[in-house]
Amino acid sequence: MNLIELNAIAKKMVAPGKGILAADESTGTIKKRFDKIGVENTEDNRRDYREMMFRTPVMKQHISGVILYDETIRQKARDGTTLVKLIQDADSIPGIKVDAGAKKLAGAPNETITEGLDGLRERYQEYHKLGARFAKWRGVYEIAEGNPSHDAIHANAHALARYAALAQENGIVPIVEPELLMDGAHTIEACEGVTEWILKEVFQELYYAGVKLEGIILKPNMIVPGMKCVQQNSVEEVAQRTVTVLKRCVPAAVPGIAFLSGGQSDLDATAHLDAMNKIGGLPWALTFSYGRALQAAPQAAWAGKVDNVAKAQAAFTHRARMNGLAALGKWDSAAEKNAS
Ligand code: 5MM
Repeated sequence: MNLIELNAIAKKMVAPGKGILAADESTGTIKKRFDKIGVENTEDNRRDYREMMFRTPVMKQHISGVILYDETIRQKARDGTTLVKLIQDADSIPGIKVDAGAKKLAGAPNETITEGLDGLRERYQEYHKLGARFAKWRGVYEIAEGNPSHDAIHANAHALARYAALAQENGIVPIVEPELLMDGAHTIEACEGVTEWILKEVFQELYYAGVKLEGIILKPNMIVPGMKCVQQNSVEEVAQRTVTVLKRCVPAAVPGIAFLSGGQSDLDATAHLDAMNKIGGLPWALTFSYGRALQAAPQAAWAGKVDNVAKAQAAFTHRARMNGLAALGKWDSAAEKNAS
């Protein structure tokens, strides 16, 4: 393992004013997104849609890396250029989702364990040849009826650690993504308590697995109430609680934290990130690794039509710029209104 190289990649992923585009939707997930905009889920449509984003000039200014799905890392643009090259030409880093998804965890009703460790060393070697310099693995947890259990928290932390150790062994920076879902009616206090527990376990397992923290990026949920909770909290409270939990759990050796949006509105995801960066004095860079909060607007504008490409690129540009500002703590609602 070359920790100096891993650290350089990780730092580039969280460079000031830049963040990560999570475009790693599996075929089933992108189908759900395409269904909403009336687009057929074909290989060509998936390619056209992603090519449209990767060719947007804003990539160079605000997108430090793109998380790809196995199909996408092998795809070519219409003119035959690989999509990986389009990303590299934008001075952005190609990354790859390597987990095989969350499956039922035996003995733990309604809980999941993320699978995909078998053969992962060989897959990393192939993905590295294809241009990937970072990877992503997502553990999923939900607050409901006594869950999450210690078993689910521990099993997912252990899998995340084994995934991360193998990534570093192969010259790839692991994005470690433990996601406590926003589904449900739980309070912000419940989210705070459970997230703290999850992160403590994750960092304990990373330590046992010999993962070097200078060569990882953490991708956590923010501390927010469940979507169905009657009491919704202010932007400042979400920011304050999220930073508090992170300070309790994430060692300063970690170069950066790139949040998932998790079903927040585009505006909330931007405002929360901005408010955290306005707090300042933090030991790690805080930025975005958004899927929905970067793509919902361009998807709606595109709707699968060639004539809408410019409109969709403008929508993507706007969200990337707004989140780029939020990563610096320089966003405000006036900037939000100045879509150009
Ligand atoms: C892009 O969505 C990823 C999930 O894909 P699958 O469900 O198909 O595996 C997801 O892991 C994503 O990278 C993160 O959750 C961030 O996305 P959001 O939409 O939460 O910002």
